[in-house]
Amino acid sequence: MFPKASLIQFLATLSIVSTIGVKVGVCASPAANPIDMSQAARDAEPEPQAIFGDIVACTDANLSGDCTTLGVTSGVCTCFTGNLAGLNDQVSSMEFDLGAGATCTLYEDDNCSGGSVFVSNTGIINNFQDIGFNDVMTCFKCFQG
Ligand SMILES: [Ca+2]
Repeated sequence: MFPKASLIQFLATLSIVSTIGVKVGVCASPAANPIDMSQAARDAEPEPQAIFGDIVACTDANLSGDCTTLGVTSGVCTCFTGNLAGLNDQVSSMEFDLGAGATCTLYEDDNCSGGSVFVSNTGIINNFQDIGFNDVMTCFKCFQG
């Protein structure tokens, strides 16, 4: 039989040992984890998309009038605001130089909304009247093929 005092002392010692054990464990993880997490956060962050081609937007048919060449980034909605405001509701022809398999959707309204036209082949649309979309385009979004 243990004397009562010895048993209490033994339990107290055990408790200190286990507290130290926990502390060591807790101290070890924060040192490693933030590095792992910031690496994971960096890996999860989407890569900025690069411009993969150009389109030329013109205010008159047959690539005439005022023509503006725009770099195209895949999946990004581009609207005719700011320094592109001169094209808003004015585009009548376009040339697409985006490579094989690229697609574009042309939109009537802000934020790539409203009526739209899907363009599945690259090349030239000489007259937007032919596709019922003359002088209405406000935004476009293209995807790399
Ligand atoms: Ca419009």
